[in-house]
Amino acid sequence: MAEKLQPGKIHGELSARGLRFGIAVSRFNSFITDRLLGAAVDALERSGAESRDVDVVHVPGAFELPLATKKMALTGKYDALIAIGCVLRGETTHYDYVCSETSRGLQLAQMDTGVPVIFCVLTCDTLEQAIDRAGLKGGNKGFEAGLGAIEMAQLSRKLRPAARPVSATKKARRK
Ligand code: INI
Repeated sequence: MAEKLQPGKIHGELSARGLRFGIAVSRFNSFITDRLLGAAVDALERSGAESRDVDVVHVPGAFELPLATKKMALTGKYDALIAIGCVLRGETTHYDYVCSETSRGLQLAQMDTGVPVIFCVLTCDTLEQAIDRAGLKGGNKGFEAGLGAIEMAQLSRKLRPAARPVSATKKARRK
């Protein structure tokens, strides 16, 4: 009978020791973003990060998070980044533009640089919904973001690109 295939498993451990993290946080709706920030830092600290391993950059609003995270990624100092914001729906379409450009920009920042960017931007219809997600009643999305940053940082270390692409190495051997 054929043996059962056992695929190799690659996963990111939840240890922040020896890793460096950058957090960009928006001042808009700081009543919420400060709480998300506190929980993200708590997750990093409880997982072994030290003060010198975590930098926090403040920006005016969620719309500015993509540029701040991209610039942080390009410094080469960080294993993972967390973008923290809170966008609340108002009476106009402003909310839609801020949400779509912020999420698109953050995805581009991580895809362009290869540095993981954790999306911790609440997009809520009401302040109450944001409060529920920022630990004032129960769970805090900032803590989840901290854990996500650690996992992606660890995973990225394991999935580092080869110094020379494997295909180029094979071609060189054939010559
Ligand atoms: N920024 C936010 O982070 N949350 C919001 O709810 C918000 N609203 O509703 O307008 C918001 N606007 C500001 C925006 O992010 C920029 O800072 C601003 O447009 C300057 O570029």
